[in-house]
Amino acid sequence: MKSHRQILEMSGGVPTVTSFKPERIKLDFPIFTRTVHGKPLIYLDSAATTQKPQVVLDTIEKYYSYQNANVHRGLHTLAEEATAAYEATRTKVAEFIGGVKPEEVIFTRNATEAINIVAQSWGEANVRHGDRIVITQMEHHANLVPWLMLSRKTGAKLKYIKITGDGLLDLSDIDEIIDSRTKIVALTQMSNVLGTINPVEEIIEIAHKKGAMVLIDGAQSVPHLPVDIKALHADFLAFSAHKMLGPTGIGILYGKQEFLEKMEPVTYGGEMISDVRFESVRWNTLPWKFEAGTPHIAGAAAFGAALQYLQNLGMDNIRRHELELTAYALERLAALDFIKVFGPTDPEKRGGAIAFADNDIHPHDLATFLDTLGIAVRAGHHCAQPLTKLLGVSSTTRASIYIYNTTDDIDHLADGLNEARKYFRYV
Ligand code: 7TS
Repeated sequence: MKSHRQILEMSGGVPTVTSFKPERIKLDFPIFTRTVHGKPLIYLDSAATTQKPQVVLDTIEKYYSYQNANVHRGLHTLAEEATAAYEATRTKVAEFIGGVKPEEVIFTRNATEAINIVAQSWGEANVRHGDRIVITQMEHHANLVPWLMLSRKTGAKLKYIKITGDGLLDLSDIDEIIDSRTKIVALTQMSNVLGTINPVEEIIEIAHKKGAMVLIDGAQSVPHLPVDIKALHADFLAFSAHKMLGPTGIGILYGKQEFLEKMEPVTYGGEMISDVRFESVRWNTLPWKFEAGTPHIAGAAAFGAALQYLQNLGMDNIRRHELELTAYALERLAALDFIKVFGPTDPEKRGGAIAFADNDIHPHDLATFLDTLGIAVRAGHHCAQPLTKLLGVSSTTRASIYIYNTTDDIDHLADGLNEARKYFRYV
């Protein structure tokens, strides 16, 4: 059998669409050669962070080994190469999200920082006492706390779009919630707990009609669905590289140029200025105005490799694979009468982040037990504490899938849940 490195070399480092087989894809990820507690690793925690293919790891190593230099600062070859790698990824991101302008793509540390930039810069300049900020009850803390703080600072009212019993957004009173006082609507395109895929197109249209801006939290959607932000007409989009095969420490804020141009930076220092005097300063042009200090250059280079890997698989193919696997997982879990699954039952309406509860076993005990079988799942409130409370529990166990997961992984999970019942003596 060929090693994953040999296979990668044969395929030029990236898989082709016809090779979209999760068993084959797994071979590109060195982490799957390891065991956990003596068992092969079954990774079902990709909503937290995804694993990295060899081509991404190689890009990091190559960057530090042979290209390392600071960007935009030197006239030497290494600095030019580092700058080219950094900026090439910006262009790739711009294409990946629907062909926006590279100037509209800002490198941040993660989705969280991207949302905070909008809440602080755009929010503090445009939101006033008596205005409304609208979010949903299913937001991750990253898209809740910045708006809560903005409402506190400005006196604007924070309103929530409610969720229905089956984990969908309740749009029955949307015209009252998003009203003419609404300045911004910020919502996730895919819930990290319920898996729900929200009808963002419809909400963007309603918000724009009322004169409100829209920020899409794409942390869970951009890695799993084809997202054309230009077609959606969203004003801002935030997401993280580490949830889509890339490294940690690098994320993206997309914003329409007309708004980014008017926004003030929130971090000051090198790179983000065009002219500094002892008494005055002028900001750099977009996108660098928002990128103070030395950025994550190796991270950007490796993120470029991750995007290429995903593009070669095809985002449509990825969605199809995840839809099938989610349907399979929902079916397997529904057959376990001691398990309650949260979120939509229709796989078409959701992604592959599946939170569930055992009738008797605490989520932390369950996750710890599954770990002894080599199965990585997450337990807790998944940084969506208000939502978890709304579901009537203090925490859930969550299995979440990606391109490298197989029906076999889901079978192991279902078997593990049965075994846990025996281990904790409920059968
Ligand atoms: N928004 C959503 C919908 C998320 O799921 C997450 C991370 C974030 C924002 C923040 O991303 P970050 O990269 O800035 O941290 N979600 C999770 C999760 O579900 N488990 O760990 C992190």
